[in-house]
Amino acid sequence: MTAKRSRSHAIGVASDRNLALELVRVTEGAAIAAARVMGRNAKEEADQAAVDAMRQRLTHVDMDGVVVIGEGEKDEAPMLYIGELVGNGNSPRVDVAVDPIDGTTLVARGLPGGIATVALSDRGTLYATHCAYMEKLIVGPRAAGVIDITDTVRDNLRRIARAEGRDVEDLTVVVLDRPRHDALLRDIRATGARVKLITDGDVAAGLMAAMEERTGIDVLMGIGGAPEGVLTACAIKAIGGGMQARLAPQSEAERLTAADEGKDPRSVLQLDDLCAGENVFFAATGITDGELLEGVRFAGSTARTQSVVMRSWTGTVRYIDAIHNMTRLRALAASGRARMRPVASELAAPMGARRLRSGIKGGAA
Ligand code: VTB
Repeated sequence: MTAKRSRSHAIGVASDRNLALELVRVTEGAAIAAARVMGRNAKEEADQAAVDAMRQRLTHVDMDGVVVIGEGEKDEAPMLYIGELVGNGNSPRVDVAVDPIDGTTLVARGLPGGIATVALSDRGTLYATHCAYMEKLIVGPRAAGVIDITDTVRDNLRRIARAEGRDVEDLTVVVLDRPRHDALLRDIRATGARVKLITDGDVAAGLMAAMEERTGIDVLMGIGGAPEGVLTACAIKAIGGGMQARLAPQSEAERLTAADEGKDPRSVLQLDDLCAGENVFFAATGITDGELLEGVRFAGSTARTQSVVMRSWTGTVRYIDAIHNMTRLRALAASGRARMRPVASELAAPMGARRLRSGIKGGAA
């Protein structure tokens, strides 16, 4: 490879292609596959479908990627495992963070807010840990400089309100609905701020808290998944919001994991500690309808998806609506002419049709 060629492939070059536009095909595939089994109360099945689709589609992305953070260890879900090589092996060399479904329970129950996400960043720049839990404090760009996760809830919310030019009573803080947050919720409510509880899906909630165009959420506080925290940080690099975090071990085993990794849960992780890359790409596609993204809509022979893609170099945020012609994709897959071969779960006919035409699922693969 010539020096010229490798320079043009460096992801630091502004005119280089936008890998997020390739990543969106990965999250679209995962979302369609997972949406097929929405509401069937089958977390494993949904996760497996999303993982299969994501893994298959990642092989076509022009990159030399290694999965450094993935969903699944904590819940023993099927996963794109840490250390797995992904992409077609061409440069650029990147770290990849995946969450084939953020909000598996939401998808299993047909509730709003399940998304498929992938992020990538220059090799060696994503925070890697086997710890499951992380405390997060996320705000939009205006309040990015005033947050301090070591400070009290009251003082943080006061400073955030001032930076936003509003009263504390006008702020909405999103928090995962968990018993571990009882004291946090008491502190937030004592300030007069509004609270929005979510049952799962703190990646989408974190994105919404960081977005400048108001989403009805101003702050995310509390303890959620560590992999979800890294993925969220990748998006925030593009959006320009503020984030601080700390590992938050919830068991003795997790405390030992942190110690083995040489990590001190008291250390504050700034946005650049979570994601040090200059070139960060993020894509997410809605699985179930949510406030950030619409879910997958199946209609006759088509599937419609809505995605958001971001690139930190330029700060561009794009929303992408796509109509997927499932009939044509099935025909291409059956003839072996599909370059990016969809997996069976993506191509599966809707439930009713599947009962009538049994065998199509296997045949389409
Ligand atoms: C959150 C949420 C995820 O994990 O990160 C949460 O956003 C944290 O773990 O969707 P607990 O559920 O154990 O509190 C998820 O629910 C996915 O595992």
